[in-house]
Amino acid sequence: MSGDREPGPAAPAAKDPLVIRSLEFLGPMATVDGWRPTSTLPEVAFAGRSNVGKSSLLNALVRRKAFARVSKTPGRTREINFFAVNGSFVLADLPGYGYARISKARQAEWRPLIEGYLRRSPTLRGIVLLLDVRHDPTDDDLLMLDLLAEIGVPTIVCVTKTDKLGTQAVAARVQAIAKAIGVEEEQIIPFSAVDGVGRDELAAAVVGVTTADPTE
Ligand SMILES: Nc1nc2c(ncn2[C@@H]2O[C@H](COP(=O)(O)OP(=O)(O)O)[C@@H](O)[C@H]2O)c(=O)[nH]1
Ligand SMILES: [Mg+2]
Repeated sequence: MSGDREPGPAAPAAKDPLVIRSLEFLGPMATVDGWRPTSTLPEVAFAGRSNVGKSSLLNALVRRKAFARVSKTPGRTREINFFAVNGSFVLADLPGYGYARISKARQAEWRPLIEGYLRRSPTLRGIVLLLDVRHDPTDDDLLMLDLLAEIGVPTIVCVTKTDKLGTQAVAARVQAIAKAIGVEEEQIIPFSAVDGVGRDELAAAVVGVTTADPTE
């Protein structure tokens, strides 16, 4: 009888481009001349203004609920935190910059550490820059993009919190942001930590930059 048949093979699950097998905290870098990892593993850094959703994105990326602390008080992390992922690359979590509600002096604090780190990171293979899908890039975002272009580090742009807008509105915003920062729309990854949109695409892009031959 047909009811006795063995069930067919299950449809293969979509392959996860970044299965997390291990996550190791390496330490914090607090000043330009301070400690930084001696690891020679390829490195990828994550940057964006405070409150853009970076901690939430990192948690989604590594599939941990509390890997990076989602904050209700933006602009407090002042260090670069380094993690080894699967013993194969280093993830650098840069402090959020340019939160509007902290003083101008505090806002400018991000610059020496982030800039110093970026300029003196021989193992840096790429940077993920986060922009809020709902907003135009801020002056700080544009400064950061200029710096990345000058240093010549491959940049992955992620627009965050896409769940806050409808599909049409996201497409329109991606178009506007692409134009504002001078990249092709296809180079921008729409991302939502709430519904998981873009997680695998981002993971694949991160794996891509960390495994690419830097001399090519
Ligand atoms: N709706 C929505 N809210 C988000 C998303 N990502 C972050 N948030 C919220 O935005 C705020 C800042 O998030 P957080 O991850 O701490 O941002 P960070 O300061 O850049 O690290 C928090 O209230 C989060 O819950 C998202 O994808 N969708
Ligand atoms: Mg954060």
